[in-house]
Amino acid sequence: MKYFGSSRCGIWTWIFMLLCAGCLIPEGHAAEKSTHVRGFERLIEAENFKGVAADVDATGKLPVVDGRWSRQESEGYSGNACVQGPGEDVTISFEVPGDGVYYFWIYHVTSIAGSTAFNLFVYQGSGKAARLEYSTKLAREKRDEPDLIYRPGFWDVWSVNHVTLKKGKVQLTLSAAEQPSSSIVDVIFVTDDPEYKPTLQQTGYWDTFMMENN
Ligand SMILES: [Ca+2]
Repeated sequence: MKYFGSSRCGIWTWIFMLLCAGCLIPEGHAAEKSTHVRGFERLIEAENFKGVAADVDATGKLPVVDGRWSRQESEGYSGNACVQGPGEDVTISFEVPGDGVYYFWIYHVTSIAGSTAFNLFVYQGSGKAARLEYSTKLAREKRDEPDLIYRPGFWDVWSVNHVTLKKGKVQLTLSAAEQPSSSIVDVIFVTDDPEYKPTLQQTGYWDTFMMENN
């Protein structure tokens, strides 16, 4: 009985040790991945995308839109500028610090009458791009859509999409989704914080403008 007991104990000890060893492998792997700490933020001005047409023309007027996203000077927007369609695709690249879900908040113009949809394509390596769709519906007159954050008194909104990314280089392409396009895009804010919500206080771009114009 004693022999049987110690043998059984030995078996369970081995099983326990094997289970522990099995557990340690994924834990170690997870610990390696968890070096990425949440808190990533990246502000990308739409007017800084490669391929955006130049500033105002020599007469100081807004440029004639010739099929490209064009930079529009405006104090009301981050960087004092936004871009307006019809939109030959424009691109920009940046790096993300780790694997995970990233949220792409975009500040853009919407309308009850005729704003048009646009896409943000997100590329990594040679993989297929993720297509994030924005401004796919006309605005409601009450400006009460739960998925839009309005700038008070304006038709400018923040809206968000998310995508899972791997650590490393990301290329973004801004693309009009319909023609003719009337899309106006100011800025893209990328974060890995699922709780992030843009507000005037958090973003601060419009504080001066709001004080001067209200
Ligand atoms: Ca801008």
